[in-house]
Amino acid sequence: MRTIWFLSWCAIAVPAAGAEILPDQPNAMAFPAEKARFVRIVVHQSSTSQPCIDELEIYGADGERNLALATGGAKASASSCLPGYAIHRIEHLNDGKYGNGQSWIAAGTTAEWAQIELPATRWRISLPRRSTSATGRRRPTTFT
Ligand SMILES: [Ca+2]
Repeated sequence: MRTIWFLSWCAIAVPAAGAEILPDQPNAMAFPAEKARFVRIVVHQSSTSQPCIDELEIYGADGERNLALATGGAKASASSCLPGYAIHRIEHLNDGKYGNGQSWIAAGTTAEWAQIELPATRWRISLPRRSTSATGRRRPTTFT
């Protein structure tokens, strides 16, 4: 059986009206659990100039593991990237490092987006069978 992920676009989280987004805080937004393959944040406005994000982190219900990390197979993409600055890259959105030198800055100032494609769910099946002359005869050799 294979899990199929559907992509649907809907606003599932927005900052509360009047909420202050602090530059030195995680600025987490919680929302009801959704099955998704892509998570995108659209920045309509930033405090000054182009928006900058150190990390776009995504946590599951357990809140323990950042599912967006590139080391876990997630892929970052964005609407644009500020040209001419090697320290500001799209792949910095999910490299697990904080700070200006490991951040993404959009090229524009409005309607810019950053996105994480979560890795496909992988399954591992194991069919243990000790391989001795007495028990190894009935091991499955062809199956679906
Ligand atoms: Ca980063």
